Amino acid sequence: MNGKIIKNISNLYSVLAKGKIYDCVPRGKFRNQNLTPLVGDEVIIDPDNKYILEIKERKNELNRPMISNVDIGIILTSLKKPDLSLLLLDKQISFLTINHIEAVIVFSKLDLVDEVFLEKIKIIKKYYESIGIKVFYNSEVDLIKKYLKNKEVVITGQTGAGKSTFINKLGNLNIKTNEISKALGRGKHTTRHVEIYNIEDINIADTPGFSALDLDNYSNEEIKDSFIEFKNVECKFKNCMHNKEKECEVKRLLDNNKILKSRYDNYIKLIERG
Ligand SMILES: Nc1nc2c(ncn2[C@@H]2O[C@H](COP(=O)(O)OP(=O)(O)OP(=O)(O)O)[C@@H](O)[C@H]2O)c(=O)[nH]1
Ligand SMILES: [Mg+2]
Ligand SMILES: [Zn+2]
Repeated sequence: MNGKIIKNISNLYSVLAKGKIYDCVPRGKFRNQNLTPLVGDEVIIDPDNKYILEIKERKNELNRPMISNVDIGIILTSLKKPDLSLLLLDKQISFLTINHIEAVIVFSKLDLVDEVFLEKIKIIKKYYESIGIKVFYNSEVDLIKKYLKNKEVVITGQTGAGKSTFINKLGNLNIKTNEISKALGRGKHTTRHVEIYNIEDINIADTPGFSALDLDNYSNEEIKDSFIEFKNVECKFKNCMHNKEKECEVKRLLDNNKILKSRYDNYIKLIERG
């Protein structure tokens, strides 16, 4: 029977097949093949014995969060609690872009910052839009729903950013959410597993938050290509890394405020592995 994995907790996979949920375990052969089923996988199951028999070819897959067959990654980015980190945002954009998944930014917690800060956010939002990335505020539920129509979506972001809260709002659901720990001054994870929710014509996966992300597995070349605004810029040297080179067009654009300074600075941080 054909189905789709919509939830995973340790070795148990919930498979949606013909409108019913089957809690399955993978058959032993996957371990030999070093293959782990992922939420998002299209699979063939034995519904009587609750086995996953086959995993169909994946369109794409991510290791963080662990999910497959995704069209759009929403980067849920809070402005406060946890504080806005443009470095983490740019890392996530690069991570998704390298993995051929469209990055969409959704800002949360606008209500916790002042007007001056919001003005800065508007400029940042405009910049990302100018390079072709969709940016929304988490209050724009209808607009976002329209954009996500018929898509497979995964939501990523820092612990406490408001991922589960956002999905609840989108689908009128009741996923557990939590205030970030004040005592420690850092997030404690509320969501602990990956699970896909079907909201009208959208499949959206909630995922556990993280506090750091590294791109150590990717080359500087891949990171450069993931900064989409550098792509069509013609530097003197074709293989220019836009770093130490003189006569670099990217740096000229930066000096003319055509490239957001934080974007460039974060790019350098990423390629210098700092
Ligand atoms: N003020 C304000 N609080 C928000 C907003 N969005 C979410 N929150 C609050 O932020 C806290 C964390 O929200 P969650 O939805 O649990 O965060 P999460 O990203 O799912 O966190 P993890 O599951 O740990 O990764 C909760 O107390 C929410 O009520 C917002 O736009 N404004
Ligand atoms: Mg959550
Ligand atoms: Zn250059």
